[in-house]
Amino acid sequence: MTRLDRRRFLKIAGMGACFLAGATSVTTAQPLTVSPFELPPLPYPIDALEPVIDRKTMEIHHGKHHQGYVNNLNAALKGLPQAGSKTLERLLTSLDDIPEDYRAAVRNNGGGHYNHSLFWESLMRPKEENANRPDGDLAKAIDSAFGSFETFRERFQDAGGKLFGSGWVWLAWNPEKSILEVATTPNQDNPLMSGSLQPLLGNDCWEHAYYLNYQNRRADYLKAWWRVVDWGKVAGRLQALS
Ligand code: MN3
Repeated sequence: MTRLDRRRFLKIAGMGACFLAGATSVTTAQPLTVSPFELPPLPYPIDALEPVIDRKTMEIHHGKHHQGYVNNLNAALKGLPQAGSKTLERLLTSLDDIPEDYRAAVRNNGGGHYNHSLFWESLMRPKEENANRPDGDLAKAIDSAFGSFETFRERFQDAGGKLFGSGWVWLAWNPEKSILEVATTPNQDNPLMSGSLQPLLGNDCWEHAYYLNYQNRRADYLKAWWRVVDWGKVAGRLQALS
């Protein structure tokens, strides 16, 4: 490779990295791309989360369920040229502006796309049980809101376990009170829709997220899931907000 070729290669590779970063990053500080939306690639190999989340579950969850939300969201927005220029976050925080005939489709599929994008970005290869903990400002914020990391985990697992039907359990930032909270949302709703909470981390409590491996044992899934949480990503989201 000549020097010129190498320089050109690096430039193109750099552009690719920028594009991917823009398409896959979900932080509240960074506007998401507008429609047509695309399925973000996983930031790790499809089997990277094993044994906590198995390869087959990931293939179906990312490739079929998440892709379905993206397809259905794009289909709904085709009928709404004005909404099509809004970022996903803007769509979810102004659902009342969407005509009633389209609102449920945008809410369910826009929420589905946002929630799953955030979910994949929040995970990493498993660490040993109980070895995966937040540190720095995030650890301090968790201690001050819940007393300890262990208490927070129990509250989060308990809320996720009690969630009736399908939905999500969240660690969210309350900007008015400057405090972390545990919250749940039904279906594909997101704390952003409440207008008062910013999601930092969410666990998917739909059966499609865990049923192949854990069947009816949602509590076991919620407990095992802590091993794959990427606390560095969560800390970055909190830092961007506070
Ligand atoms: Mn899901």
